[in-house]
Amino acid sequence: MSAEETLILVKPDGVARGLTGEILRRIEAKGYTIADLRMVHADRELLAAHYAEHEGKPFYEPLIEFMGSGPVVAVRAQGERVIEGFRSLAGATDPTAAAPGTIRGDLGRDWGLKVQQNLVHGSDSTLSAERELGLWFA
Ligand code: DAT
Ligand code: MG
Repeated sequence: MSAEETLILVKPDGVARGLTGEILRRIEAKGYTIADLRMVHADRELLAAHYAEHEGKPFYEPLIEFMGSGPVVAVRAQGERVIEGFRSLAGATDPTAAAPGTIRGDLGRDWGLKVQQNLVHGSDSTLSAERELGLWFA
């Protein structure tokens, strides 16, 4: 059986702040394999497809705008239970509330009350992982 895979994104704030290496370090230190990696300046079409589940929500437009504001680093990560494991490494969505020890809790905060600037994305299920990996590693 091949290992589980997930899509991880280092968001534009993580790249701009020079935290890509620190985030990749944590993924590798946990024991996951970086199977593929690319830097992408995503267009609106890709971002709309990626965040389709959030269309119509109040934070949707600022989220899409932010995600297109600079390059992101897309990672195909591999390992047993990597989807759940990376969500745990990332921490809660709101970086101010995220627990210390997590990527968002240690490295993020509420810059201008912008919850969307929370450094990373991680797929939340096998179905979304498959869908999202298809979008970013087409
Ligand atoms: P997660 O990234 O933890 O899976 P999500 O899928 O619910 O969170 O939301 C996607 C992104 O949208 C999230 O990383 C940041 C942004 N977001 C979510 N809830 C928000 C809110 N209440 N206000 C502003 N941005 C929000
Ligand atoms: Mg999500």
